[in-house]
Amino acid sequence: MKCQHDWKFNSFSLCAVTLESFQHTLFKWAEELNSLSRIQDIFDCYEQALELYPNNEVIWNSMGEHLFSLGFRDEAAGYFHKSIKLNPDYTEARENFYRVANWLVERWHFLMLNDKKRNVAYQRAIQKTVQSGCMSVLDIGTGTGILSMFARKAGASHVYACELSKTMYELACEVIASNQMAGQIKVLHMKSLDMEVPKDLPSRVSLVVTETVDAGLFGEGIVESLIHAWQHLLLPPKELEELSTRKPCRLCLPVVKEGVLDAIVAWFVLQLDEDISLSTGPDEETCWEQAVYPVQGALGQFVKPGNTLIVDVSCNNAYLVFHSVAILSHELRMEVEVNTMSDQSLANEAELCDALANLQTTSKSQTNLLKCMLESSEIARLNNTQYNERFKSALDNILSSLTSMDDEVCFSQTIDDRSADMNCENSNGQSSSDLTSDILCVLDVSEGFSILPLVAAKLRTVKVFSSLEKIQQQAALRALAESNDISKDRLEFWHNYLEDDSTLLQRPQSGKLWSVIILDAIEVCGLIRQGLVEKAALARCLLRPEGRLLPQCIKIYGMLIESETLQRESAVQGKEATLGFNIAPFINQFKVPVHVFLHLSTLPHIRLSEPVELLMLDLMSLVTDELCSEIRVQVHSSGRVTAVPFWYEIYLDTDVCLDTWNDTSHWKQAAFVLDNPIQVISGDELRLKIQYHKSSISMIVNHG
Ligand code: 44T
Repeated sequence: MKCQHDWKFNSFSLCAVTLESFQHTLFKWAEELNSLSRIQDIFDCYEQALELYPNNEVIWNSMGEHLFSLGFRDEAAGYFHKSIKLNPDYTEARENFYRVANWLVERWHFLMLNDKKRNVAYQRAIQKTVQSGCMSVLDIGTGTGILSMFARKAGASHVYACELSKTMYELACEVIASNQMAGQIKVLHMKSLDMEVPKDLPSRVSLVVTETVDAGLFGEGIVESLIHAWQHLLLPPKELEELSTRKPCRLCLPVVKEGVLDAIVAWFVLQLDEDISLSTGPDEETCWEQAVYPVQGALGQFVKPGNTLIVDVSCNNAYLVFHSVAILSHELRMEVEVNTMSDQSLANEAELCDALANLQTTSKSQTNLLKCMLESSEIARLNNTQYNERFKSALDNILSSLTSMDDEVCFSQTIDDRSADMNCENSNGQSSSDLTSDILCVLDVSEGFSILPLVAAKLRTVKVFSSLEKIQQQAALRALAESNDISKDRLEFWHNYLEDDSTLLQRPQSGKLWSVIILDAIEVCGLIRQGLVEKAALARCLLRPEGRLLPQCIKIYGMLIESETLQRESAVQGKEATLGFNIAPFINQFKVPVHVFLHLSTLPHIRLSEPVELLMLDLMSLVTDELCSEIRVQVHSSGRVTAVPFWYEIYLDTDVCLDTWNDTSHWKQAAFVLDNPIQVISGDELRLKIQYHKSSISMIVNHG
């Protein structure tokens, strides 16, 4: 790791050398421990190192990288944050921080704080209640502390706030202090459910304020928190418990337009007091989104005016559940089922598992039901027709050219002979004799449940290797192979041959190389997968001379847009929306330049230019993880350039390509959001400097 800092050398060279060699040894040692899976020892090592050098940003960052690679994202984020606090110019840590900031502070915090209407409603309701005599207040899930500050400003004598996220808790403390209320609001880093009187709260309070709700209302566990609050933290009366046991409520919804019934959408009205309310409905100007409950049984069910939907709704285990739907028409009554799974609104894990068991496959020889859990993005990829079709045609092209090449070499060997060669001995998990035979080998190192090995195996007599790890997913793929007449011995699981993940991309066996390696280049969130260039370089070394990497090349496209929504999600815009309270500079520390998981087709925006190619990554030749380009973009409509969304064309072959922005795509898009919007008029030209560094994209946008 290159981590010297000149000033250290200049100021005191002896110390600098010591620090440098210390760091070097530390990082080498940590790598060694990592390869031995001695994880706790790595952490102990870093802890000691940070005791010695508490202000060393490089050590903080490196510890963060270890945590991140082990899946501890929140913890990693804290280390990256500390590193850039120590040295704001330390690029490595900054890029790492940007990748994880979303987990520390979710983007909706910005939306909510920028929603002045919401803030005003809360402030008015809190003020009225406090002034009517509720002088002690508890704010459950305080976030940045805004509701607590409203209560204090309204004159509450005792204000307590609790927040379960460590980052948000620390942020609330900073915000409250900067608004001169440090001694007046007591912030606790805990979940309200763990609070007790008098341990955490001296006595019961007369008012609880909270906005711990999600789009489906109950997803943040509000019912449980309120029941607990009524029982333990609030002065009497009580009213909530009955909600959980109340009988389902039957709703009759007349169909007003004909179409196919896909889902039920729900929203709510928060009645803050008798007069003041906040609606999260689709026609409101609100920071909120609505909750979607897909209708399962009746997918594709056609409904028309005159029909009535009958829905039973209840609050089950403190979550909203739609029990059943019947479609009533003059002619018949038809029962359909609603998928009770909304975003986070499932009662328990068992139910979640059941609902997620979307891939159910029975194969010819298998009578018992095989269950395999897939994430929604994996299901979306299976449904991505363009993805499947283009991969099929690219694989077809490649495999046919490779097969004909092979046929020239060994035309005497028939396919049947070769199939007979495929007696794979993998019981010891070490060797596979096909890898030394002449059959073409395809390796798929896609993330998640990928059926591309089957697509390849269905096209030609090739041996395919999947990198699926989970036993159930392997079983599912095997069953799919079988039901698609792909013989057992043509599908292998590469992980079963490997000792650890780091060797995923390796030579199959001496003398033998892969014919095709499939890489997963773009993440669902819209970013380039980390480590892609290294992986591609490694993969190239493992290919036969005429072997192919999929994809071969990636083109990044972008365009200039004006989008207020995106801006509201990216930073708190001054003090106005937060009603004079000073919150922006604190939460804006968690601002990120690149926004992910955007759905460009539904994001409100105005296009100010045509799409343009920003950068090209040639995976067949790229050696460095650093690239830059400068392009000029013609403005075609006047407006304010606030962002540059970007997406990809993924070239599987010279003439077969798929894009990450189309109707059936499982990919979302990303956007670079400008710190300072640029006013443009039609005909202007903007200069875009695009930098690619270690899978991160950054941009500088200037007037031409
Ligand atoms: N999402 C909104 C949910 N908390 C808002 O840690 C609306 C999403 C959203 N703290 C698009 C648009 C929108 N005890 O910081 C969080 C959370 C904390 C608690 C202590 C508890 N029992 C809890 C429960 C939650 O409360 C804060 C606010 S939760 C608000 C959720 C703009 N997508």
